[in-house]
This record gives sequence, structure tokens and C-alpha cells, in this order.
Amino acid sequence: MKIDRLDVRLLKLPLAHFFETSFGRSYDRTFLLIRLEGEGQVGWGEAVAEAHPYYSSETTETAWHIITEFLAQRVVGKTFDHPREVFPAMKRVRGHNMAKAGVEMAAWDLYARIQGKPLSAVLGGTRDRIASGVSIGIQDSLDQLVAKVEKELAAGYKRIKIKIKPGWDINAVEAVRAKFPDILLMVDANAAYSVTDGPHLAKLDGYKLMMIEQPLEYDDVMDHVQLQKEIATPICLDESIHTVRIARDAIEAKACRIINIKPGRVGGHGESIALHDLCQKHGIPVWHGGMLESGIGRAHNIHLASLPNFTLPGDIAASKRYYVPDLIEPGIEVAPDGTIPVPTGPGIGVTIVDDRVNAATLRHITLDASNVKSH
Ligand code: OSB
Ligand code: MG
Repeated sequence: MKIDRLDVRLLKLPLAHFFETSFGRSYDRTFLLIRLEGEGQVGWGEAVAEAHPYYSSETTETAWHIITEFLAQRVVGKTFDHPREVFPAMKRVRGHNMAKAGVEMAAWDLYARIQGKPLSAVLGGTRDRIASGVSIGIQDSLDQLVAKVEKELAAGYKRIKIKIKPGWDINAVEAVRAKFPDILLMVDANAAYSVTDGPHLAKLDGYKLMMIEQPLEYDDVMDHVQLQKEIATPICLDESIHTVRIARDAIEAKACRIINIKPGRVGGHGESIALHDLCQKHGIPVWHGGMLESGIGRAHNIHLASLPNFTLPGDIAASKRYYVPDLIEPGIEVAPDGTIPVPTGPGIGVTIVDDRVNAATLRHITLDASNVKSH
């Protein structure tokens, strides 16, 4: 397929509910959408960098800079036999996986549409529904947390993840477990602890947690090896897994027993498939993480999560938990059994509402043969 044109948009949408992690509270989401045109079709991707460099060192502004100044020229006017060639074509640019993923995932959508197939079929997906879970942020009180868990369970979600930080950890888990002794429950620390917190985090061992996600630093592997020796709860890595090579090292070193896959963190669908396959080979289950995506990124995630080693429910939930209305129509919905059907139309298989995309756009640029940079 030949790519003729790349559009980048910076968007901002209000969140339906604020979201608080160990790095702070957000009331809205700023992100990029990438649209590729070629062979008479279009493909869409979402770059999940946030307004701030707190989860990742990338931001919407760094992603904008990298895409417009360095990535566009490696894609626009180029021909690819398959979208798995797009990530290698951007190799000269180090890092900036979220920027790369936004472009690469748009290329997968474009390719799947040209083929007339759902994206899941092109990615190697094997299931027609995915198991959905929710990520519940830090609340103002334990009563509010328990009420929120109750509401999400009633909506059908089969797995509850709660965000923790020092001062909102053992008490939060204790409160949820007291009310719901048997639910699938896990915690995400977003790197809020240090390796000396082993004895404290071992107190979580009595609560039958599925896992603790990313307790230590975003760039750490070896302290997690030490911590995993001190706690029985399985460690799952999120932030630390920037590349398939780091995942290989982390698995080899026994830094984690589970891995969270976010395509934005590793550079797109191609790298996510490689990470998925590596984990499968080593008996490491994976689940699909979330970055508060709009319906476009969310649809991509659903297709990817249809691969066979996504055996644990992930952080892909219904549109209405995030954006009302979403950028797609109908929004992503979760069935009473806590599953989401994988869209069956061509590409990501959802209808993008142009008026809503336009209304939320703060900045827009089109790059084609006439203006794409070359350096
Ligand atoms: O650590 O998984 C995380 C959101 C933004 C940044 C990092 C994370 C998250 C979430 C939310 O946990 C997942 C979601 O509901 O999209
Ligand atoms: Mg996480």
C-alpha cells in the first residue's frame, strides 16, 4: 500500500469522571489522532501521550514534534507491503513509542480496510469477545471507593483494579475486600514505592490479589526482582516494559509474573504482537492496559486484545466511563457478562463522527508530498 497523506490532530475532551493516580488527578484528556490516506482508503490511529510527562516521558507536544518533523517523512510517499514494516521504517528515531504507535496503528487500520477485513483478523486475533475490567482511580474517601466498586460490578465488569499510593493502599484493599471477598481484584501503584517497601507491600499478600502492577520505578527491572522475592502477590510490569528486549530481560530475571501490554508504550501493534508472543512462549499471561483512550484508540485495543495470550481481563471498558459522547457512534459497550464484542467491519470497524472530532480539535496539520519534511 502507498501512503499519500498524513494528518495529525491535537484534541482535548472532558473526562466523564475525574481520574486520579499516584501522579495526580485529571479532569480532561489531551491526545493526538493520526489519519493516513492511501489506495483510496483512510486509517486512523491514536497517540496516547498525555498533556504531561508523568506516566511516560512523552507528551502530546513531543509526539506532535516527532511525528511532524521525523516520522511523517518515513511514511508519506512510501509503499509498504504490510503494516509490520512501518515500525522498522521508523527505527532511526530512538524511543518516542507513543508517537510511533499512533502512526503505525493508523497504518494497520488502513491496511485492514484495504483488505476489507477486521483488524483483529489481520493482527492474528482468535476470539470474538474480550473480557473487560475497570481501573478505578484514587477517590476522596474509602466509602466512595467501595461505592464505585459496587457500581462497576453491577455494570458487569469481572475484574476490578484500584489505584494505590502510600497512604491509600492496605486500607483501600481492606475496605474493598471486606465488602467483596471473592471478586477478581488487583492494584496498580504507578511506581509509587521503593525497593525498601517490601515489608509494607507484603501486607497485601493476605488479600488474594491477582497482582500488583508496577510498584517500583518506571525504568527499573532489577529492584522488582528483589521485591518479588519478598512478596507473594505476583508483580505485573506496565511502565517498565518499553521494548520487547526489556520484557525478555525482565522475564529472564523473574522481575514479574504477568505483563500489561499497551501498544502506545511499545510502539504499536507489531511490537505488541512480538511482546505477546514472547510472553506466551514463557508462560507469562498478558492483559491489555488502557490509557483513557477515545473510541478510536479503544477500538484498536479491542482488536489487539483478541489475540490468544490475552487471558486476563484488561483495562478496556465502555466508552461512557470516559467520554460522553465518544468520538465514535455507537460507543463501545460492555455486555452484562462483562465482555465486549470485537467489531466485525473492515479495519477498526467503528464509525468516527467527524463533527465531534472537529469540535474537539485544537490544532491540525496535513502532510503530503508537497510539504513533508526530509531530514
Ligand atoms: O497505569 O494503567 C495505567 C491511565 C493513564 C495512564 C496510566 C494508566 C491508566 C489507567 C487507566 O490505569 C486505564 C483505563 O481505564 O484506560
Ligand atoms: Mg498501570
